Amino acid sequence: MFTNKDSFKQLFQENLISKLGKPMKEAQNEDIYKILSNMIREYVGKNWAQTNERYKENQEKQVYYFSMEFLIGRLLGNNLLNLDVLELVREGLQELGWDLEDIEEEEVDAGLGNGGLGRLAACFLDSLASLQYPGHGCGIRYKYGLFEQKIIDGNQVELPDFWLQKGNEWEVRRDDKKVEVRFWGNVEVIKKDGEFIFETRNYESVTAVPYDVPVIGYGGEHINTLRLWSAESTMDLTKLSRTHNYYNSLNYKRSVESISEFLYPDDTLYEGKLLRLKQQYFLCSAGLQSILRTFGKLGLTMDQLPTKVAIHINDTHPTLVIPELMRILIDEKEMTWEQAWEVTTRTVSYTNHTTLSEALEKWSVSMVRQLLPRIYMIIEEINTRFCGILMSEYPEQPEIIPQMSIIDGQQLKMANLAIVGSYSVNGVAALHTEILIKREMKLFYDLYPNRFNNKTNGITHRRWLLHANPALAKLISDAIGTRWIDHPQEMLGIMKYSEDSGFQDRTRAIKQHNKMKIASYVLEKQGIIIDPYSIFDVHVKRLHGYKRQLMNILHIMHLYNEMKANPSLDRIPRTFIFGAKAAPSYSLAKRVIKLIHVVADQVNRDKDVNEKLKVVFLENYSVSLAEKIIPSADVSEQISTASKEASGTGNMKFMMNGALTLGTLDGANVEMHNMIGEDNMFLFGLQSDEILHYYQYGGYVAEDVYRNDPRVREVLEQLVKPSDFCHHGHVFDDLFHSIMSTNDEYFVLKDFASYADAHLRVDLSYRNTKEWQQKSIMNIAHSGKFSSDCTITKYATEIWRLQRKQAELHA
Ligand code: DL6
Repeated sequence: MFTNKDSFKQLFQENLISKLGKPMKEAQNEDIYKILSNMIREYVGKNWAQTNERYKENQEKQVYYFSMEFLIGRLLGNNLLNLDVLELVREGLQELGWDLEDIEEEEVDAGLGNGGLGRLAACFLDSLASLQYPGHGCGIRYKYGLFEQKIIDGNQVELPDFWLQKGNEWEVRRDDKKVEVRFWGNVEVIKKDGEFIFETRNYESVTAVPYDVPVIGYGGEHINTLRLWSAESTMDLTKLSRTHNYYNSLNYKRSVESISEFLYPDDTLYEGKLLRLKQQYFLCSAGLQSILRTFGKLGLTMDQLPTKVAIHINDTHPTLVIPELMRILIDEKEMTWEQAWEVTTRTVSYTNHTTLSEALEKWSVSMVRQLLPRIYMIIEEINTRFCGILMSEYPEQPEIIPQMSIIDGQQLKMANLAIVGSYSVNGVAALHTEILIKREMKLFYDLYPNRFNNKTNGITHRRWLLHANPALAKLISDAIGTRWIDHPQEMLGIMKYSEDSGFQDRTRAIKQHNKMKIASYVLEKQGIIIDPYSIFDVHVKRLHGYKRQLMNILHIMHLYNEMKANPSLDRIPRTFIFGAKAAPSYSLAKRVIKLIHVVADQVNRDKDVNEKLKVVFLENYSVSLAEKIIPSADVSEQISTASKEASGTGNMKFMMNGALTLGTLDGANVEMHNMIGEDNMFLFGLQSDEILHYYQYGGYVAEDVYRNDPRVREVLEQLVKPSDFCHHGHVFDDLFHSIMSTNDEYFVLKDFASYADAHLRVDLSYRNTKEWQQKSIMNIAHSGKFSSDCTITKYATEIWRLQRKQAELHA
């Protein structure tokens, strides 16, 4: 392959000629992207095979991270970076007349996730490979990723994201590894050799075909696999008895393919849809069969599985691995129940990502029983045995049993199954874990105290700093050397430069450059002129009540009112930037998007204010857009209702890029605060124990704030009475009522005054350039602790007990 710029150029040109299929002078960026990514995929083939070979030979324990979501984003730039050929390729292409940044823009984001949970899974894969741990992803190859958002007349419109339309250069279809997944049917008990065995008959058969994507670790030597499963119809007619009775083959084909057709676009609302259940079982069954096939080649006995395999479930979505593993061990590997349970509960571990009750999965018993009859029988048995344990543990407290039972009337509680069937349960930030063990999962914690632990989330500094903000990464390396890249905690080394005016000036210049780039992007995409010297105040994440975009926009309305009333008000110019997708069925969230647009229209064209205030909504927020916008932010809005955001990871990305957090003491913000202290962030609002107290005991009356705070009253009335923001009658009365009729369930009004006050502190602090830069450097310095390398090291050593053989050899 290539080893330097010249050999790269030569190979690239050869590929161009042999693969282009048209005269070179007609080559477009799109062609170049395809040829380059294909070349890189082939380039890693050898190391990929070698990594797998090494696992086999050394019989290393491997972790399989099961997730319904992998929000990967683009791969070309990151792969070049991790292969350590980014600069070489950039220069080589430049000499041939191509700009790598333009070529990267040709790649369609792999948007196989909704937000935090899916992006975390992608960061974890990057860290696993970079730290040379044997760890792979197991997910679904959705034909359509998260919808593409278009804004039409201020409203969100969803378009399908057919990301595979032009092919996917990074994947390899593995027909040799396909497996069969069975749905429906009826279970029969048969006596064989004096033993009773369970056999499912008349099932519907689905073929699961894996597509493997290489996960390239930093340095390029170690390459793990993300295996994404696609559902295809089984055309073996002998297995189609049920389908033949009910559908013609075309309908059958369509219904099967629908299993891997689209990603459910909501991660905060549980929907008991049959298709979603099918997706979950499809992933679990296909993934497990493939793991057991690999394990089978080691020549070990099944009871040794936990010594060679760890299976991690990313939230409850893949919880069916527990009964599916039991099924395989009992029905196919002929283990007793007790043996199978021992193996299963030593193999599976589980992460909880939310305490929002509406997101907790509860499947209908009758649906599970019909779709997965044998699996249901096993869950029933797990529950019967578990309730037996509860009865003997708590003979005097029978009321505990229905609370902890996996089957509750007509519902299956997946979190309960996940806790009972795994050996480790973790939350994703210290506060979140504390809420789990003290409140949401207290009964389970009392029963299994050793099972619970915290693993605070992390982000890969390779994508979110080295790739997204190369100038800042270079500045850090120039100051402290490059060791921090492999040891991100050593970013702390730049703390000593926090008061160095040269270093401050350089970080400021980098930020300014990034802001200029975004200003051009906004002008090009939205036709809005923004002042690149204004404070960039950025609020990008999924749109949800608890994330309080509504509080942000109400506060902007207040700023507008203030400036109109007092045109000479002394305020540093501020550009508020939003980016957010709302779940298609979440109508109030969509109304917030509309409100942001209405306010933006009014503010941006009002000459009295628009030199000091601008509002921009970036369409179609995605991983690649995040990589552009985050390095340009001065202020990071992390303003969730305390106790609601399990961790957050956007907060860490902004911190790493030198933005100052304006936030509540929620999720991982609490840990940021513990590291950098109150002086280096702008905290406001109620704390989680106060909020939880109000939820439990009441005592807060939203109406009182409405009546007593004139700023709040004014903006709320502007939603419902003809006003600058409400030209055509009562346009936003639904938003008004959503607050008042729920007694302000997300404490938007209650926290408003304190939020406004925090904004004033931002304004004051920004005036002192030195002070601001010092805070920014303190943030960057401490952000290394939020690298997913640190998080993954903890998962690997404390939960999965993996070896890191190769890495130790190199150390
Ligand atoms: O753990 C990743 C991410 C957290 O950072 C967010 O705080 C949390 O809201 C998110 N949870 C979900 C909800 N999914 N479920 N179930 O995405 O997880």
